[in-house]
Amino acid sequence: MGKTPTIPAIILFTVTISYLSPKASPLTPEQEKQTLLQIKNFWRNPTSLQSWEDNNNSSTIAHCNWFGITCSSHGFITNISVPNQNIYGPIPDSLCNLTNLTHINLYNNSISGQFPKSLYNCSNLEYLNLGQNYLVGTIPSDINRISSSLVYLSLEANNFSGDIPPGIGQLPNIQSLILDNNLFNGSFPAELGQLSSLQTLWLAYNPFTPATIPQEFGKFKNLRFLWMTQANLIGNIPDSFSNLSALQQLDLSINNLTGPIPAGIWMLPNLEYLYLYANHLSGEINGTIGALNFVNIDIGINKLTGTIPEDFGKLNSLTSLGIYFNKFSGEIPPSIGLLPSLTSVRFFDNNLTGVLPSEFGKHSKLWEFDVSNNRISGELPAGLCAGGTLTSVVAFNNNLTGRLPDSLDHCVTLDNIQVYNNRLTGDVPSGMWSAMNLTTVMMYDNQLSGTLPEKLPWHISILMIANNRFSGKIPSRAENLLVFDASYNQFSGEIPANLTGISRLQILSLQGNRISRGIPGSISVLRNISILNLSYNQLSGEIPVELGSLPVLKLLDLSANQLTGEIPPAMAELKLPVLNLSSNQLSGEVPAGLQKSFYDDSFIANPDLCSPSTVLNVRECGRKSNGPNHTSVAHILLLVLGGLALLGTVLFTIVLLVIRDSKRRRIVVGLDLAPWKLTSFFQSLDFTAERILKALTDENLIASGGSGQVYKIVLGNRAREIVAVKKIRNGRKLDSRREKEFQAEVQILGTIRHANIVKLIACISNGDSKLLVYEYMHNKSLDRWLHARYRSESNENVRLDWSTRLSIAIGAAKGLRYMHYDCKPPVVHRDVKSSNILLDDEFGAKIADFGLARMLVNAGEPESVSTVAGTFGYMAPGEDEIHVTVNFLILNFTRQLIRC
Ligand SMILES: *[C@@H]1O[C@H](CO)[C@@H](O)[C@H](O)[C@H]1NC(C)=O
Ligand SMILES: *[C@@H]1O[C@H](CO)[C@@H](O)[C@H](O)[C@H]1NC(C)=O
Ligand SMILES: *[C@@H]1O[C@H](CO)[C@@H](O)[C@H](O)[C@H]1NC(C)=O
Ligand SMILES: *[C@@H]1O[C@H](CO)[C@@H](O)[C@H](O)[C@H]1NC(C)=O
Ligand SMILES: *[C@@H]1O[C@H](CO)[C@@H](O)[C@H](O)[C@H]1NC(C)=O
Ligand SMILES: *[C@@H]1O[C@H](CO)[C@@H](O)[C@H](O)[C@H]1NC(C)=O
Ligand SMILES: *[C@@H]1O[C@H](CO)[C@@H](O)[C@H](O)[C@H]1NC(C)=O
Ligand SMILES: CC(=O)N[C@H]1CO[C@H](CO)[C@@H](O)[C@@H]1O
Repeated sequence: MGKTPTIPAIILFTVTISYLSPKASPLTPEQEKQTLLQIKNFWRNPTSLQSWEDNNNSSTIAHCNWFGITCSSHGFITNISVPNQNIYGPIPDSLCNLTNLTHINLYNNSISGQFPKSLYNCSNLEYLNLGQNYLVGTIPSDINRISSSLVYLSLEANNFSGDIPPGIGQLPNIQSLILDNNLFNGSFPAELGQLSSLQTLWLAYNPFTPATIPQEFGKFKNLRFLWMTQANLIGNIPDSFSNLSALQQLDLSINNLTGPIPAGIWMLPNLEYLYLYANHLSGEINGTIGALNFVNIDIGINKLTGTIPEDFGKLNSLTSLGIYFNKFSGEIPPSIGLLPSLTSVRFFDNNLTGVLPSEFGKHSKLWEFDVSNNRISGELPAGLCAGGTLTSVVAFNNNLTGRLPDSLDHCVTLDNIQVYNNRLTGDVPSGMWSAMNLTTVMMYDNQLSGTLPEKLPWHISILMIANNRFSGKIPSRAENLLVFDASYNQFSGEIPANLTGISRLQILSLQGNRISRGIPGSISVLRNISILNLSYNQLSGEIPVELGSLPVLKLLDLSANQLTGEIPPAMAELKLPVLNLSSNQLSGEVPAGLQKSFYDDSFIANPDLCSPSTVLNVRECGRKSNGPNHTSVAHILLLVLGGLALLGTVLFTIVLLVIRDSKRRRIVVGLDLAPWKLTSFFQSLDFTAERILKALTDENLIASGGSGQVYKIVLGNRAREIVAVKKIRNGRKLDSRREKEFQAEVQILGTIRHANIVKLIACISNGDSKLLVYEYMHNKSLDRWLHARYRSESNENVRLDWSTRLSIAIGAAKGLRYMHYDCKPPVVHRDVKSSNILLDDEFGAKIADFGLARMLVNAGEPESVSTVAGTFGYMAPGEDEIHVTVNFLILNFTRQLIRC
């Protein structure tokens, strides 16, 4: 038994032989050139390989100068390096006839098909980069048959699935194994631990079946970079990690890890980056919110516990620490404050207690410090800004006492300070207001004092200092201030007569201060103001008629002042959802437009005000108020003022909620000033958010439509360096429909990849606005080619020939097939039409515009996951207004969820 090979075994043997048989005879340089030409032809002569041309050059090794080709001194091809080109199709089997090949780099093309076993024939291969393509299937289990010289293997950002085979643990010289951002849904082998030369292991962003980290991973004695973010890891971090003595970067964030961090990790002499944070959405929301796609809702609940040991102070190389959204308890040990390289500290959202190390900032160039949402007491470290590089101090929701650190007095680099909801006292260092980059100041709910300068730093956009003891005058110059909440302080003086200097304000709340004199007519310059609350002050004079012309005002509260005169009829034009003029000394008749039961309580406690209609709780015109009426008015007043205050509070709380939660890190409301966040769906992006933002100019605008504008941005000379950027409605609330479309677009395109589906490269967002960055499609949409209307308007007079039409149809069909059958969960586009089929420079078809697409979680329930439930809390949008909706809150949560 077992002695005679079965037929399948023979076939397998033959197949294996054919892959591994040495080539009968090596190719001559001339044959190598012919091979290149065959390859070019196989790839359908992409324009980027134009230089691969046999132009009868007398030199037999002329091809050594072709684009992307390098030869050895004997004239044999050693390198094919053609990343970022528009190369389509599988890898040709003849590639490894070039037996001297040591480097193959096809990064970021549209290579499709399975992992080609013909690559095993490249017996000298050292470097293989197939990242950022459309390869599918599994990594073959005999992958160990690939060249034993292989040092670098990257398959990142493809569509590989299944297991990572144990055979990969038998690549004797491998130093870099880059397998992140695929669809591996099986296991990764403990055998990886055998790779003693391994320096870089990237397995992040793969939907592996939940697994613990193998103890064997502790054997990597040369490992420097371990990246396993969102890889479905469970259980504890193995103790063996203490042996990873070469480790520089450890990122196990957004997994389901539990237990303490092994003590030995704190002793790793070379550790620079330690990221063990969790997905902050976990636990905070559940599948019911908006019923958006929360399929992965239970991913990323790292619940690391235990304390942070004193030994932490031995990580002398540590520069960046992110262990937020866990359950660490106990104190932050003083030794951390002594670390010489530490620049970024993020401890937020844990259960830390005790006082902060007093030496923080004095021994390193600290620029980011975030300990918010813990239970820390004591003072902020005095020397936080001693290194002269501090940009961000975030310590809200703790139990901090004492003064703000003196070092903030001359902290010119400061841009973001959020210390709200503590028990801080004393004067805010006045020098803080000369930090030219200061954009965000959130200090509400403390007992801080001091004054504000007349002119605030130019960039400041959010200044929230409610519930403190600030005094002095209201600043009149803050060109970019959008939110100013100074409620419940001791500000006095008058409202600046010239408000031009703060004309971008969207929210102004000065409630509960001691501001006197009149409301200036220049209030009309506040074209973007949506919330104006001046209640509980000592304002006198008349309500300026200009108040009636504020285009986006939603809440106006002037109650409990000493305003006199008549209510300007123009106020009725505002159609304010919230209006409170109660408890003043207004007189005359309430304007007809305001005599609505909606405003029944808006005018109470103005004894001289009257209304001919009885719907308002004011005196009827012509009738003197009398005793009984007085009592009832007083009675109603109490009830109703309470009610109004409540309504106002609800609205304002929503605003604050949005600001607090969505913008908790580096908040900004406006567009221009906002810090933008770039989320890349591809690893090696070579542009920054700034680069894109700068290019959003009119010259680059190529289309403008209902959902926003589209720009063409040239980042470099090659085809792949042009991107299309869709800007979704800036400075204006996304309505629920657009929001849904945005969700769908990012959610779906961010996760699927196919040669016939447009590539979403990145998503750039600040709180309010979103930019989607796609690959640019030179030939625009199919409808432009099919309809005469467009053909005449552009130079595209050429009619599409039938073979091109056929290939477009096949391409689109392949994309759809992929969405329907290969995606898990399947995706339905629901809006397939010629304007949503884009054509690249070679007329390859790509399906675009996934705004109406849906993921099918359970077959037959197309809307089970991606429907936003209603528009509760919705407030009608105005131009440039701050976005005050619960919807938006959801959007923000979701954005996090989908890494955008
Ligand atoms: C090159 O490779 C192909 C495919 O593996 C093979 O059919 C062909 O015979 C090879 N050519 C030469 C000249 O060795
Ligand atoms: C994560 O852990 C929790 C409990 O610790 C468990 O209920 C949940 O199923 C885990 N999720 C995954 C994806 O393993
Ligand atoms: C989950 O949803 C339920 C029902 O809608 C809600 O009452 C509960 O507060 C939610 N839990 C969290 C953690 O959001
Ligand atoms: C926080 O830590 C304390 C011990 O310091 C513990 O009693 C409490 O349960 C922890 N809270 C949470 C939410 O983990
Ligand atoms: C804050 O600290 C004080 C003592 O300084 C303590 O009495 C109080 O309970 C603490 N509050 C919280 C929320 O921990
Ligand atoms: C302000 O920010 C800009 C841009 O980030 C930076 O170049 C500049 O150095 C900063 N200025 C100070 C004083 O930190
Ligand atoms: C109002 O202030 C602005 C600067 O903030 C200034 O340019 C303008 O001239 C002032 N207008 C008046 C009427 O003083
Ligand atoms: C280093 C190496 O493998 N060189 C080979 C290059 O190709 C020629 C011809 O195929 C071989 O003779 C060399 O050994």
